[in-house]
Amino acid sequence: MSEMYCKGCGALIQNKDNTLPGYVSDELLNSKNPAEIICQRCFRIRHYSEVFPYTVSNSDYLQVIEKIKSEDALIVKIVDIFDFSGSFVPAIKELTGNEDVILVGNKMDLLPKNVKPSRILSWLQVMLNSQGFTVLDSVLLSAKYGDNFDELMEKIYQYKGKRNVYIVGSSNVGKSKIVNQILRRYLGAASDIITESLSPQTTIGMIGFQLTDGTYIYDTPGVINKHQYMHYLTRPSYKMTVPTREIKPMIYQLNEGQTLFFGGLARLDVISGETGDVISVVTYFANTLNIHRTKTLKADKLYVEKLYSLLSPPFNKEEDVPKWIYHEFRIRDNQKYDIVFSGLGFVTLRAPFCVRAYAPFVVGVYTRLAII
Ligand SMILES: Nc1nc2c(ncn2[C@@H]2O[C@H](COP(=O)(O)OP(=O)(O)O)[C@@H](O)[C@H]2O)c(=O)[nH]1
Ligand SMILES: [Mg+2]
Repeated sequence: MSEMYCKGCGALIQNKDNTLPGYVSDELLNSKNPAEIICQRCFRIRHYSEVFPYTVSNSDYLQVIEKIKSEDALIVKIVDIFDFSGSFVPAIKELTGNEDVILVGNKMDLLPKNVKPSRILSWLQVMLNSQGFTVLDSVLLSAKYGDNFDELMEKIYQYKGKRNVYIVGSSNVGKSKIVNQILRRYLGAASDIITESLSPQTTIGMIGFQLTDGTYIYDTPGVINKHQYMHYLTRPSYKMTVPTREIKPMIYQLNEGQTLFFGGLARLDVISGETGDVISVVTYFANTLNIHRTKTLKADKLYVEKLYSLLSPPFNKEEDVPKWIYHEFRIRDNQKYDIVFSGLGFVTLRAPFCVRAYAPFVVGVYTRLAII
């Protein structure tokens, strides 16, 4: 069989092992136009929403992006606006060897509608500066609703010259959805070509498409981010933690000695507030995640007794959520800050404050200047 690649996930087409990506039966191989074939795994993800955990090892991934290193390319780096630090992958420039990067903040539709895009763009710039990272330009997108794609394409053509374009970023930031939108809107595709899914590691290899000037645009597999909750939860639990529509912020007036639980996945204790009394905490999490307020004194006991019920997800012991640790944040100026539970959500509060944020030790918990 000559080498063919699945157009849904980029895996090498094979007829040997139906548990691996790229499997196509001999029957199908002989009966269909090779350009039309998607592998069994892509077919099942698309039609039955089945999950196929598969790990692209780091060495596989490096091999894939080795191709980018060997050429002068335009990199379009995607971040999830809702989880900037968790999805940023500072090493992208070293990994790809390319200096020319357009930054895309995706999933704009999740932020409350009253947030101005100009504010998010200048916030992105502050975040980039703090990482010592420079880019040619930045664009905000919603791949879900197709917002701002004209601007993205204008910028791509403005900067690319004769170079190929690579869409890169960590898993689940929406790379495949973005390329599908580009294919539909500008390259005449009648339907989505690449397989997208809620699970990480859906895209296995590079998937290239010819642009109108004869160069190529490539979707790539994601850089793995082990700090995300999704690796520890079952699919029903994970689904409840992933925001799929505009987030409705909730405001809690908390006193010292009060605690918020975010399902059974994270917790925030107010040690001291602004003037020693009430502190406003605004929460930004999936609307489906249950937030529970209690006294800090009772919090440990409640966690032991009500994990998997009142404090859920997780829903059962099989979900192997690693042990919690806490991070203490004591800030004395009077600016607004976010405390981010990477991949889950964030809270906003005005300093000065002292809080403790609890999460499984593998999950990144950090503070940043407030995005909103
Ligand atoms: N709300 C929202 N969800 C998105 C957006 N783009 C992608 N997603 C969802 O994020 C998940 C991952 O998307 P996918 O394109 O497979 O990400 P990839 O791993 O970077 O290729 C899927 O469940 C998508 O539906 C967006 O703009 N808004
Ligand atoms: Mg993908």
